[in-house]
Amino acid sequence: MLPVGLWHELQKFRVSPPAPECRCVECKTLPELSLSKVVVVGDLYVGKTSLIHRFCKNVFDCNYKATIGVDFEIERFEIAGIPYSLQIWDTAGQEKFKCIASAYYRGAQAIITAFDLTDVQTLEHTRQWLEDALRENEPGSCFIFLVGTKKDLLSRAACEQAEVEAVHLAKEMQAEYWSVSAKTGENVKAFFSRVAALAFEQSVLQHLERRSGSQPQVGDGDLIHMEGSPSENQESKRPSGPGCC
Ligand SMILES: Nc1nc2c(ncn2[C@@H]2O[C@H](COP(=O)(O)OP(=O)(O)OP(=O)(O)O)[C@@H](O)[C@H]2O)c(=O)[nH]1
Ligand SMILES: [Mg+2]
Repeated sequence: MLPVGLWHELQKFRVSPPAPECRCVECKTLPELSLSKVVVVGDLYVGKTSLIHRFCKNVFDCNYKATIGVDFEIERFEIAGIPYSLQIWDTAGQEKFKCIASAYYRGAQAIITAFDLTDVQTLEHTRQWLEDALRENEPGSCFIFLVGTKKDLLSRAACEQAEVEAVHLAKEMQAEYWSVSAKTGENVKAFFSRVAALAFEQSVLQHLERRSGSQPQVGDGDLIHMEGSPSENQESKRPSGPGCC
């Protein structure tokens, strides 16, 4: 259970420019809070690299350059005054690189399975991608996202139609569904903010659990301060971002 004060911070957290090695007290005393690994998987050409580049570099390239093996970007944030980074692993969708890419699935806090909203086959393949990624991780240890890409290529009606099956599959996968466009940037920042918020929340809870040796209690510790009423508390625990089902 996350104190409401932290959720407020998560809602307004901002992307900070990359900082040199941080020497603040929180960073030194809470190193496990500082970085989360995110893995992006899915068929070739669905737009994994484009999505990551839109978020991390705010660029879009309409020319296709296949990812060879794996690549990664680091995006730095500041949440509740604590420097925090997402290490986003971009994997190749081409079959011949699968072996190399799968070696990097381990230790993921979030798995993003991407498919192309204009190509239903790529949605069907997400099951297999997810299965492969989960195999390398502890059961129940990863947040799962199903992301439909290239939203800009569909009309609103066509997008809604394509999403019916995707939302159904997301439920089956216990994933959160989002639709995005790397070209226009629609939902990209909101989506990764959601990934970061959930990953950070999990890191905080795990830290509290390890420190107390028991289930963390709301208001425990000196990092987070309670504010707001209990009803606000309930509501703010599960915010749903735009584009999220
Ligand atoms: N219109 C449109 N095109 C996109 C979008 N995202 C990606 N593309 C295009 O789709 C093609 C494939 O994009 P990539 O990001 O390279 O695909 P990938 O999933 O990384 O492919 P692999 O590295 O081979 O696995 C490129 O030509 C991109 O420009 C989008 O949101 N809208
Ligand atoms: Mg790529």
